[in-house]
Amino acid sequence: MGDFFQDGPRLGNQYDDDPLLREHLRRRLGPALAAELEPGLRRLGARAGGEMLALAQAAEAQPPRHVPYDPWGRRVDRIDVSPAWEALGRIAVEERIVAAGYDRGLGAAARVHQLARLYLYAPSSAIYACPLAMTDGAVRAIEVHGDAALKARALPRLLAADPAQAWTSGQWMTERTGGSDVSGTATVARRAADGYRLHGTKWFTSATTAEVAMTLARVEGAPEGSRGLSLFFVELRDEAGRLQGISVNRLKEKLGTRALPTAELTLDGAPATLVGAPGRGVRAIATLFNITRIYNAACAAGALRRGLALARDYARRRRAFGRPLAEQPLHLETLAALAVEAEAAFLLVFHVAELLGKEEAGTATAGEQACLRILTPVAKLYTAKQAIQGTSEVLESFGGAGYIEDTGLPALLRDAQVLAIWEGTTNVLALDVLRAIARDGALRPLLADVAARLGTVAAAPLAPGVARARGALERIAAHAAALAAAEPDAAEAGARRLGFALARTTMAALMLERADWAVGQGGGAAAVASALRFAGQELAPLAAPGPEERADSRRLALGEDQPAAAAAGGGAAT
Ligand code: MFK
Repeated sequence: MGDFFQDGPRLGNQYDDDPLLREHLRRRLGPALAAELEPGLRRLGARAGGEMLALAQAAEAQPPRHVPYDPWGRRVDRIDVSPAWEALGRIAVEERIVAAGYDRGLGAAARVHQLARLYLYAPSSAIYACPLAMTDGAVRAIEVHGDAALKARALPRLLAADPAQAWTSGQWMTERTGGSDVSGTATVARRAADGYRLHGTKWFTSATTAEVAMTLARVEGAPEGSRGLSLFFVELRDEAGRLQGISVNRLKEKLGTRALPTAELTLDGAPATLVGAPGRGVRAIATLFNITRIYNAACAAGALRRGLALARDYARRRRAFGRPLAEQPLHLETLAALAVEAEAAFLLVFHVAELLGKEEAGTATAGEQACLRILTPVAKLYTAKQAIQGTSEVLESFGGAGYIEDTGLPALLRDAQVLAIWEGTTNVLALDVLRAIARDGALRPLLADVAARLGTVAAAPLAPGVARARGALERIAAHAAALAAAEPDAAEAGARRLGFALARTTMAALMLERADWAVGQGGGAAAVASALRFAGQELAPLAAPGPEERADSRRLALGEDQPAAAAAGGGAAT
């Protein structure tokens, strides 16, 4: 046994090795467009399964470093990143990961194509996908809310195809007062002859090496609360490359995303341009974070896919108890469950991509716009949880090797964990689902859309899945009707479950629809099995906890239940 060495997992062309992606592009974009886009995707798939893997590993191994002073004591606040991180950025520009979303000639297909590119790129990018998300969000926010001068200055650079010209954008929303509740934002914007100057502190600023950033601030004299906030565009450096009115307090030490520079900043006179109307900053930045939330979901789907690819390859290489893992029934059950969840995440993300593409191309119906509004937080919140659970399972499928740093596997789980935190936590997004229902009336169009999809599923073997999904839809509709009459705390307490139910039911419908199509093509055994397994699970575990249950939750959550002895005045006898 002394000469035994286990082979590690290997990855091939990440486009060619992904039949679900290839099938989806054919099915949703049509064979002609899918064929036209294929060579570019294949080239990216080769890079994602080849050169990018080494770059990502090198970038992780050489995290960014803050250099506050030059050797002679001048404050420089340089953030040094590894050459590998910079190379991953150049690849993103060359591969047009952001710009492809704005190929408006493709209509709605632009976003589907772009998210396919992101889905291939992200898992090999050491989280360079984060700066890309913020850059794309900035493009969209400027496109929707910016004036002509800002559009002319920023958009050609943010969408440039030449790495030497391209800008990346950060997004600074979080201050010490909080990233979820931004109403306490303390950064002040003072009017100047040529725009504004910002003064304040930003607590989490990712991609701090970016050329520009979008941030919130309160114009001097504006009211307190979120209605007093405005959105600003900041160019970080002057012509000589020096930070303008910005100092870097420190870089954050993070659980994951280690190649990505995330800093605390002090703004002391940073020049800024107002974007959109004053006092409408939260609404304007919502345009941005609705894009980054979709990126987040695409990264989650990409992480699941990558984990599955690694675990599948390893299952064929690794022998235990006299046979490969790929021949072991229990291991196969585990990987099958992972594959089902990965497909569910993929289909929801690409459905949202299609809705986004339609909205941006101006072809979305009112119903589709409502579906996009509600499915954006739903997809973000649910796929992040799937990615954490799925990547944890992937690590376990490697046994001890999954816990060893230089296999590259632990980074999968560490980096998945942030997906449920940044761009809005699970609970913040669940509350956004309630906002989408209450303010934007988005539930009814979504339920109608899912019901219509189920109505098209004709293949007989799928009938039990369709029945289960219909049952879930009915429960969601009844739940929503009950919520309308319930007090707000009941709706809030049940919001996470509602978000999960909407995700799982929509996913089930999309999987059934896909399986039905595959059967129509004369195949579909795996698609049918996958859809039936997914729909066979609990789809809509709903609850709207009443006052007594919420009181119980409080006791349980805060440990407020008094032991009998303590309640009677007794102390611990030691
Ligand atoms: C970086 C390296 C990793 C480090 C680890 C991670 C560290 C964490 C880093 C972060 O902190 S990332 C930042 C995460 N924060 C967020 O994503 C924000 C989360 N909070 C929310 O999303 C809140 O829901 C929100 C700030 C939007 C609540 O603000 P308000 O002002 O209480 O909301 P309100 O009054 O309901 O809505 C204001 C307007 O925005 C309304 O429009 P109108 O004024 O026209 O009525 C809303 O309709 C609109 N709006 C809100 N959410 C929207 C939206 N519109 C579209 N889509 C949405 N999702």
